[in-house]
Amino acid sequence: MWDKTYETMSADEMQAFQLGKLKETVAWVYERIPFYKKKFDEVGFQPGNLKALEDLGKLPFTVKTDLRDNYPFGLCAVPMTEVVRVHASSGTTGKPITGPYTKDDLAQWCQCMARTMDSAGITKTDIFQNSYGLGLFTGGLGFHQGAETIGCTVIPASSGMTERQITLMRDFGVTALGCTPSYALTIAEKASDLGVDLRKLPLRVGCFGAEPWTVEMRKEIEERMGIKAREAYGLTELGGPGVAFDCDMQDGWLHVNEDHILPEIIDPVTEEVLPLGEKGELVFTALQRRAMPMIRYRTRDITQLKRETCACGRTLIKMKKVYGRSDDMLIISGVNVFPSQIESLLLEVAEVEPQYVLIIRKKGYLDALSVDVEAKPEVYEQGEDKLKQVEGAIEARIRGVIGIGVKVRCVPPKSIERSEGKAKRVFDARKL
Ligand code: DLL
Repeated sequence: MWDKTYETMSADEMQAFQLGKLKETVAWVYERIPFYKKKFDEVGFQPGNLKALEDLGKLPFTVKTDLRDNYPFGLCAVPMTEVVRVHASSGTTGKPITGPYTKDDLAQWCQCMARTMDSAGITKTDIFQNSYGLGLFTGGLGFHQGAETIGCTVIPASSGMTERQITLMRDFGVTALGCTPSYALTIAEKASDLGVDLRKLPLRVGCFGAEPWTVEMRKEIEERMGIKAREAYGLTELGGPGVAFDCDMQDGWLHVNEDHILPEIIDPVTEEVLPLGEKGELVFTALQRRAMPMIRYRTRDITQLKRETCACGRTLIKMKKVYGRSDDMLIISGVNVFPSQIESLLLEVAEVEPQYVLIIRKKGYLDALSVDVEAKPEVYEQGEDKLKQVEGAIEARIRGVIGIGVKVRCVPPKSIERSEGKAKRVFDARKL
């Protein structure tokens, strides 16, 4: 473990630690950021009122539009002379979300990233190819610094130019890879097209994240690359990757660096805090960041929390692998569906590739979903009857497991655009 003290702290000690940091942070933002002062005053909350962790529930939430309304640095608590780096996430609409860091914020981030990568078994003996996009995106520099903190040999490849990625991997004897899971698939496919068997290279582990992916997708990547596929989770608003990471158990749960970032789960509709174990929207409060500490930030990510001593020895609270974002949840015939549920089922089907898109259309007053999935070349060659049979089987499986009727289309091999970063898999044709 990279930081045994915090990663194995007892729940009581952790909560006492969190309370101390929370008091400091709440006072910090109240005194320095007019936005928070106004919001706290509106609910009659003074930093001195915070006596227990439960009192956090009295504070208002912060949402993405608050960041956009205060773009670029209205939620920054320090003068720009104290800010040593700014990251940003483009998002799909509107202004970007900015992420300013002080020198100390960056140092903390390095530690959180080192925990993430150390948990994946990455050590200073590894040659780490960083194929997350290097630039404003937090993935690239986050992993870069984490790997340097551990002492790996870092190859700052950034994403794209996939053939070159494979050349680097082979020529430099790369042992560890970082990128989005969808880009890992793109790399694996390209390697196979080039006749390079990644399983025969020294590559042994990948640290993947930045987008939802299922356990089935993880196994597919492990199989195709001959590696262990490990997971990182995070978001620009809370400093980027390094918020949570999986462990050797690979049990579909991630440990949250809760000494830095305090998680809550709320009902996204009533905004009520839910007890441990219930599924809802993840809300985070930064406990130690100083440039832009978010208070009760609504992530829109849907998951659940549990507290237990993990078989790996860590006591850090666990969050379930994210089901999806509430923005991406589809409502088909009154049933709530996450794209990840469809992905799980598609990956069970031997005749298709793990390349798919979901298209939502209007059908009368209702929404209808169609799924385009690539047939494997040898299946596509068998012609229409075979494809119809595969399509019918997938439709029946989705109806049986999720309870919704969808139209499945087996599309030609390589017809779906490959991802080099975050894959876009849901298309809303109602908005076209
Ligand atoms: O994606 C930070 C990151 C970089 C995480 C590299 C992991 C690895 P943003 O671009 O701000 O930051 O996007 C954050 O991506 O709210 C989730 O919806 C999604 N996300 C990130 N990691 C995961 C994951 C980075 N492991 C948003 N599983 C988050 C599912 C993830 N979704």
